[in-house]
Amino acid sequence: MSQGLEQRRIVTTAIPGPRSRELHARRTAEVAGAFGVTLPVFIEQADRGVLLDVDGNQLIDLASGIAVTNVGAAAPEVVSRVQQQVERFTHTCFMITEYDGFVDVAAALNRLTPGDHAKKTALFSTGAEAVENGVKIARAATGRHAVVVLDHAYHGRTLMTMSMTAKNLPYKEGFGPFAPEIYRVASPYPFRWPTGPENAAAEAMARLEEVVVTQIGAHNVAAIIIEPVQGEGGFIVPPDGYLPAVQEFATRHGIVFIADEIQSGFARTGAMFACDHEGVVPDMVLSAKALGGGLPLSAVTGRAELMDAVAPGGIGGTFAGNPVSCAAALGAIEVIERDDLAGKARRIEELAMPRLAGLAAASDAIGEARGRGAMLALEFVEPGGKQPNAGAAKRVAAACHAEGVLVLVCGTFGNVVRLLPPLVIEEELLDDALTVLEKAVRSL
Ligand code: PLZ
Repeated sequence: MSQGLEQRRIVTTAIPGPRSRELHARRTAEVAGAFGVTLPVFIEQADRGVLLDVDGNQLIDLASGIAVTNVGAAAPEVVSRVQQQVERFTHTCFMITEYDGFVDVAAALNRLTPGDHAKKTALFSTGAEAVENGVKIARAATGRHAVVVLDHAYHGRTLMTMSMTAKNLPYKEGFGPFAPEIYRVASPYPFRWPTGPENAAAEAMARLEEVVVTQIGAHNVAAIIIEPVQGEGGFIVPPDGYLPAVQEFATRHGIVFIADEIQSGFARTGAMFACDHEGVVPDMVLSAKALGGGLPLSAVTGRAELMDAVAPGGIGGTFAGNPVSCAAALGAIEVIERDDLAGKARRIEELAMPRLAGLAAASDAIGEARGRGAMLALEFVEPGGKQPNAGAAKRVAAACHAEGVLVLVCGTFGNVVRLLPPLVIEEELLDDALTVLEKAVRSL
């Protein structure tokens, strides 16, 4: 196995450095321009909180490949299981002949997702595929067609999931017509709720009820799909009481309540799933990203009777639940449970949140510091109001990148800097990254 990296930030060239620039020029010539890039730096090796680039710089990773490498990008438990599996076989297609890794991951998800009712799991490859299949299963199980989603939602880039995603640019522009029977209701975004954050839960719930009952007809609604902490939309934590109210409402009307835990799941928010913070038990939970420990794997876990409502052959896919991905997932789940990564995420919040709150108090360009566990964010505004300030978020991110700290920007208005460190990041490294972020905000 390769040597681990020293857990320290090293900046020896401009970032990107000369070698990355060369490689990026080649990429520009060969790769479709439609792929964006946050930081055009080529990576040589990655380990826990550090990304080593081809110029010898060591960046601190506050992105985790968008909430994927919760256990690190080269966790020994993942690497060894993957190595063993590729030597046994790389693929059979689970719909053709079976293997135990698929069943083991399904069993783990049935055990770990909220609620102790009878559950079953279907595995796929990408998050979008999990969302697509969640919708298919909910429609087949209920015999209904309508799907309800929130403002600021992100669910993927395929036709159905892009249609469910809220933001036009860059996700939807030019890609219509969109899938029908998708209805959008207000997201209880505390910071931006017109009548104040204290009213967000009740008023958003009232609007949801109005749309479902009077506009669509509750008996036509197959599913309500919500990210328990909205991710790409801006790291929006719903106010207390909202998710339990949605769950209760959905149950009362025979609607499948689906939690899209693709970004928020697997210990990221300080609990195994973000729904656990309020004891919410969704009918269906969607996982991806961190589930596969860096390999592509996604899942729909739901009430057994829902999951069995689809006729055999109705869901599947050539690569669905690939054996190498399943082996990686078992390694990742082992680390998450054994090393209490949910506790680590809470510790990251404990260390970082006071400093983010301090920045928010000191800077009139920050409207709010928020988040849960290791899913933390700063929302930038025009001084003196709440007008989104995308320029400030961009400048702060760029300043962090130049100093070797990889942060990401998100939010419907592009004005949120988000922190998603691997949950195994060392405290000293996190401290260094936060110091860089503080300096970047101060120099705005
Ligand atoms: N649901 C909640 O966060 C993926 C997308 C980045 P896939 N988020 C990162 C980008 O610009 O493409 C995501 C998510 C939630 C679904 C998805 C989709 O997961 O694995 O990217 O298909």
